[in-house]
Amino acid sequence: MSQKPSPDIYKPSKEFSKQARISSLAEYKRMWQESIAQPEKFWAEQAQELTWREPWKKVLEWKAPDAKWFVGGKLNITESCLDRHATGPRKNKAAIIFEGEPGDRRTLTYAQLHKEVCQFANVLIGQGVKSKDRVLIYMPMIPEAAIAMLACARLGAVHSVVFGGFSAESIADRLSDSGAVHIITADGGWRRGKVVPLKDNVDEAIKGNREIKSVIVYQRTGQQVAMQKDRDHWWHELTATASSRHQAKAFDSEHPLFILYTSGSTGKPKGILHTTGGYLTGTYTTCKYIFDMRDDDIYWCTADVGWITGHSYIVYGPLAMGVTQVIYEGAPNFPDFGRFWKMIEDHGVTIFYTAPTAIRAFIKAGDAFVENHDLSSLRLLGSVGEPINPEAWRWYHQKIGGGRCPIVDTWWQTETGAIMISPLPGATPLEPGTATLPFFGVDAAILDDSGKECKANEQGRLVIRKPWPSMTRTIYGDKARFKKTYWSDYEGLYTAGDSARRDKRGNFWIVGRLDDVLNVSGHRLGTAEVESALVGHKAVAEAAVVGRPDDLKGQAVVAFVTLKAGFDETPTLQKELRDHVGKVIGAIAKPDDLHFAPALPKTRSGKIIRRLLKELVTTGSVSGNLTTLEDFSVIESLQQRLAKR
Ligand code: 6R9
Repeated sequence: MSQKPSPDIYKPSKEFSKQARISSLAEYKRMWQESIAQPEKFWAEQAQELTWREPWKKVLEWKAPDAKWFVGGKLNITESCLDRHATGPRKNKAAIIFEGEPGDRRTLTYAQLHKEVCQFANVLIGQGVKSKDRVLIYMPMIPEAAIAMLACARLGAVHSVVFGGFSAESIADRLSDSGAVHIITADGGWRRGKVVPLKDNVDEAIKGNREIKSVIVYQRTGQQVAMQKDRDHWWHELTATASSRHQAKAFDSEHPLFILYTSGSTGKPKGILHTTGGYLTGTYTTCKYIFDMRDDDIYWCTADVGWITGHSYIVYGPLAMGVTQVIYEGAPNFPDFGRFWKMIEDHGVTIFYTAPTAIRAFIKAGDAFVENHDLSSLRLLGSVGEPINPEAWRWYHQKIGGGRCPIVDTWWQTETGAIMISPLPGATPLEPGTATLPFFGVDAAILDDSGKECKANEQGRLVIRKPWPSMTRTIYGDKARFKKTYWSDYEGLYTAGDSARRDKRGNFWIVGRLDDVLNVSGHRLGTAEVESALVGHKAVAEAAVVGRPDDLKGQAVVAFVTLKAGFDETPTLQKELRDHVGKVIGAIAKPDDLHFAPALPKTRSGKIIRRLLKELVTTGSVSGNLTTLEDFSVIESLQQRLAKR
């Protein structure tokens, strides 16, 4: 079941292609072929551009699912991200232009960032942090979050960043899973004009926990917080007496760099482990080719460092490239939905990377917030996190990109470390809704249940057939789960857990998580497809679709829909929307139930939690783990609405 592809193709503009590193589809194809024939040669060439203390002896040692990249090579990752810029021509170049939610601004040059990281590394040494120790970081989106991560990396300590929107319970879970005994946090952070009480949450998470050796607290918001003697320390007091010189040690290429927790389809979050040399190579190379980063760019990725996008495309990749980037602390709608556009105008942002969920929120808010800002500095846009529905894509392209900026729709995962499928902005023809083609060295394919490659437009499982440098090495402390989750569907192949199809041009269309695929009367139906159809209707702001058991069809389609301002929740509109889906996809996809919802349940990173909706429509209530939910009242109000029917 799929929507007929519309002939809505956007060729790269001559202007962009002329200056791009890869300037035609033919060139991409030639290079991709070569990179697949000899991946080790390709990746070794890329890795050469980074700073190594000792060269590797072997590019790859591979026995699925165990990969070792740049075997025997030694490096300190922060030398590629900081020292080589700070001691060279980028010394006084801005590394970070920070804007706090209240409007405060600060710029850190590469030399300053380097100094701050060295100083904080010395602070950590003073607290007894050693190589391979795990350090939990729970910070607002301020430069110190990156400084803390880089200082850990400089010492070979393994950072585990917990998103500042997560609860005390999540912190406690991650502390116990990772065995971290050092915490870096702040008194609070600003979000929609209010203080997020980070230190209070940490206190709650470690109440009665005697193992915690230190809590370092950056003063951001200035509210009162409890400081426990000998355990809790102010960042500014410790740095005041710390030296800003630090001689970095070199670590093995496979030295662990960080653990980042991500939710799985079941149970407790998985601690995705990444290592050093390969991860750096992957993030650096994708920044170079996919974001086309240049020395005069002002790059802005709106993610939080609590997510993989923040790790790879705020901290490690862009800094390895030596680019200037904007970091923003707060909410996209503070004080109003014009904030991002004002920031792009004020800072002259040239490359902008955000998520479809944000784009849909902007569409819902109305174009007036965009129209009074000059966005002409932009030259490239990016999207990540979920399939971007064509309507959102076109709005982004037209309203934000002025019709002139390519959009790189980047498919990847916490586990892949770096972007895997994406257009190259000067080479790949774009089509709204497809992440297009695999990156260099990425052998992506779509397989059916028997392991055969699917034909054009046939839906199957997305796999990666060859190892790549930034791949996760394990789930921390759970090798068995690692093997089972990613390596057990097909011998020796990585299964992403996404379903997808390829069109005749070879473009990859990600349909959604495999657990989000419904089987309606024997037909496979991606919840994302139905959602995309609904969002294509002028009244719909956002939609979530789940299955519920049905005696006749196997599964029935249930849709939750939030409306744009100016539309009313009427039975007529309900029918109109069902018919609309029928028209776009086919009768089979028509939602059996269509509920209007004031809002949809989301994770703090903005992903709709379909699992909760599914539980709600199946059992009438929700009982599972709700700790990842952004706003609990959303579920409560849906529960009441469904009960009333
Ligand atoms: C980077 C990130 C990974 C899952 C992934 C897929 C979905 C991400 C996407 C996309 C379609 C894209 N996803 N990017 N789906 N098009 N461009 O989001 O990592 O939080 O681990 O999520 O997100 O389903 O499997 P993560």
